[in-house]
Amino acid sequence: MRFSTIFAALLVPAAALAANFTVKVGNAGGLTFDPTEVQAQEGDTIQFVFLSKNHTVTQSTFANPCTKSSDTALDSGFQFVAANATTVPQYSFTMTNISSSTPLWFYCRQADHCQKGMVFAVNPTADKTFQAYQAKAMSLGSVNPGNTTTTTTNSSAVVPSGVPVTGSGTASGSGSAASATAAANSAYRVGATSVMMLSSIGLVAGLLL
Ligand SMILES: *[C@@H]1O[C@H](CO)[C@@H](O)[C@H](O)[C@H]1NC(C)=O
Ligand SMILES: *[C@@H]1O[C@H](CO)[C@@H](O)[C@H](O)[C@H]1NC(C)=O
Ligand SMILES: *[C@@H]1O[C@H](CO)[C@@H](O)[C@H](O)[C@H]1NC(C)=O
Ligand SMILES: *[C@@H]1O[C@H](CO)[C@@H](O)[C@H](O)[C@H]1NC(C)=O
Ligand SMILES: *[C@@H]1O[C@H](CO)[C@@H](O)[C@H](O)[C@H]1NC(C)=O
Ligand SMILES: *[C@@H]1O[C@H](CO)[C@@H](O)[C@H](O)[C@H]1NC(C)=O
Ligand SMILES: [Cu+2]
Repeated sequence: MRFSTIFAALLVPAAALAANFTVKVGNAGGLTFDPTEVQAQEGDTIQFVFLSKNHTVTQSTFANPCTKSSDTALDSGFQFVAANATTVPQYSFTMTNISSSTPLWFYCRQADHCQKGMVFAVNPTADKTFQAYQAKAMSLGSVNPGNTTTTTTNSSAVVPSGVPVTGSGTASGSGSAASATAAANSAYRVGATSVMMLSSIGLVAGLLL
């Protein structure tokens, strides 16, 4: 987080009002977002760089951590990175019309990655913390381990295999969804700036291994 802030400041000193965050997805092969949370304001861009495996960054609600919050929720789609990849995919969105106090919640919808704690938060609060969100996500994994045969209703939908579908409860109307807009969608190349960022934080060597 600090890296990107400092780097952005060096790169574009004139654009000091908007900050850009770079979040590493699957760094060193882990089921992680790094950092796990950022504090972002209106106009800030959050860029996700996918460094391994086959992950997503997908928006959920706080109450239902491992479920896409709506059809229009932010979702990078699956971003596959081959072991010998020389470029990596990225996905970003810009905070628009979001007050800095509005939390946004994200997870990876690959298999059981969310239930293993692969979640991310923008602007978590004292009441709704990243830790609480992650704990809820991980509790979903232990409720019905391996129970994937129960959703006979419509398993052809977007529910990834291996994700236990717990009861669809209350509609948790915190209204956090869909207030950010996806700016650039996935591309299997990272722009020059991003490559420079990666180089500057010494990740490229790790990527190539
Ligand atoms: C943040 O990213 C946006 C869009 O990519 C760009 O227009 C802006 O100049 C960047 N800001 C900084 C401070 O780098
Ligand atoms: C990535 O994962 C998704 C969901 O499991 C799968 O459908 C897709 O084929 C995978 N992509 C690659 C290139 O393996
Ligand atoms: C990566 O490895 C795959 C299979 O191992 C191969 O088909 C592909 O050409 C390789 N790509 C590069 C860029 O080396
Ligand atoms: C932000 O919200 C205002 C009022 O709700 C609306 O007029 C404006 O178009 C919105 N801007 C964006 C970028 O969504
Ligand atoms: C799977 O979970 C459902 C509820 O989600 C429950 O009714 C069912 O008994 C469970 N099946 C097994 C084998 O645990
Ligand atoms: C599944 O959804 C489709 C439409 O998306 C619907 O036609 C079908 O009846 C549903 N099946 C069940 C078992 O609900
Ligand atoms: Cu994942």
